[in-house]
Amino acid sequence: MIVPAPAMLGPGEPLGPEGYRLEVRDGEARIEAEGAAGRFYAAQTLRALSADGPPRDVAIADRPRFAWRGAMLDVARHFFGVADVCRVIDHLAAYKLNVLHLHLSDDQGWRLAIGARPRLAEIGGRTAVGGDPGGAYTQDDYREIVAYAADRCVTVVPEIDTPGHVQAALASYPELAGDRGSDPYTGTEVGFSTLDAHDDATYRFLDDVLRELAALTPGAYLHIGGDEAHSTSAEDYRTFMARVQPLVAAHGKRVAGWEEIASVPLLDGAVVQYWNTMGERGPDLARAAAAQGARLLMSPADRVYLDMKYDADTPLGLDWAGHVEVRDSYDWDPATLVDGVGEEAIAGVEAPLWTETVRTMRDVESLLLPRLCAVAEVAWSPQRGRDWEGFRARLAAQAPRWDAAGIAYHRSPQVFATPA
Ligand code: NGO
Repeated sequence: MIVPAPAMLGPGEPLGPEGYRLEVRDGEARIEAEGAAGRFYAAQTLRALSADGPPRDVAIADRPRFAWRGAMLDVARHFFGVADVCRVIDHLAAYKLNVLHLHLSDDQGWRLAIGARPRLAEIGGRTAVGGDPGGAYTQDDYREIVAYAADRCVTVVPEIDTPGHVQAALASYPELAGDRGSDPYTGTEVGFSTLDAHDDATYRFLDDVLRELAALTPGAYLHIGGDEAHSTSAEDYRTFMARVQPLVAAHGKRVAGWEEIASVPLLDGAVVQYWNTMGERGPDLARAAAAQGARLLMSPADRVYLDMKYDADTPLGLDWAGHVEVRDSYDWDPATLVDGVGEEAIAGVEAPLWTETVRTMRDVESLLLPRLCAVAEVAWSPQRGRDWEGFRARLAAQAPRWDAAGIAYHRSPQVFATPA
C-alpha cells in the first residue's frame, strides 16, 4: 500500500511542519496540515492509496521521524543532465524524501558553471570517469533543478568537495596546483589531490565558488566535502577547515561535510555525514561530531551506499563496504548504530549514489530502486512501526507501477518471487 509506513500519531500529538492528517470516507478525502510540506505529503499518500482505483476508507495521522531524509547523486564521476536529475527528484518525492545532495565536483569533473571562474565548467566540465562524456550545468540549468525540487518539497544541498578530490579544479586553474600536477584525471583512485591550505589563492578561489553557490541555494547548507584528504597533512586540514568554514558562514550558510570534518573544530550548526563503516575512525568521528554539538547525518556505507552491489551478480556498482541487499538497507535503526550517538544527535538519513560505474539513468534506477524505498522508510517511520515482512509486501506491490512507468528497478529475490 504505502511506502513509507505512516507514524499514526495520537489525537493530541502535534503534526509539525511536515505532518498531516488524511481521512478518506466514501471516496472523499479530507486533509489537515500545518504547512505546504504536510499538504504535499498527504497528497502523495493519497496518490499511493489511489494507485489501483478509488482509495478505501482510511484515517492517517502522520509525520516524519527525521527532518533530513535524503539521497545523494554523484554527477561528478558521470554527468547527469537536468531531465535525469528531475527524474531522480520525482523518485525522492514519491517516497517523501526531502533532500537531494548533489556531489558537484570531484577529481574527474566539475559540474557547475561559476561566472567568476569560467574555466571550471569549460575545462573541468569536459572530463568524466573512463573518458566518458562530461558536462556541466549552466546556472540557469541549476536554478531549474532547484525550482523543480522545491515544487516537490525537496531541498538541494550542493557539494563542492575540498580540500581533496579537486583534480578537475586544479586542471582548470593550474596555478592552484603549485608543483603538484594539474593534468585532467579520468581514473577512479581517491585521495591524491589537494588544495594548498597555506596559499591565499585557495581561499580567493573558494570564496568565488561559495559566493555564487550560496546565491543559487535557497537551502541552509553548503556541503564542503572534507573526505579522504589523504594528501593533506592533519595540520593543513585543520588550517584549511578553519579558513573555509567562515567563508560558508559569510555567505549566510551552514556547513555540511563528510565525517572527517569532525576531527577539527566545527562552526555552530554544522552537519556531519557519517559514512565509512569499514575504517576504524567512523564511529569515533561520529561521537566527536556529537560531542561538539554538531548533528549527524547517517549514511552508513554498508546500509545505504546505493552504489554497493546487491550481491555478487550485480553487474554495476562497487563492493568495498560489502554487498547491500534491500533488507540491509531496511533493517537498522539510525539511533542505535553508533554507541553514544542517539536520536537527538541525528539530523537524518541520506543514501549516496556514487557513479564511478554508473553511466545511464537505467543504471541509476537499478541501484536506486527498490533500496531507496527502504531508506525512505528508515528516515520517515518510527522504529516501532517498522517490520521487514510488512515492508517487503508493500514494496512488492509497487512493482506494477514501476513496470508501467518503464523504471529499471532491481528485482531483488528478497522481495520478488521471480527474477526479471
Ligand atoms: C567514498 C568516497 C567516494 C567514492 C565512494 C564510493 C566518500 C565519502 N568518499 O565515500 O569518493 O566515490 O566511497 O563508494
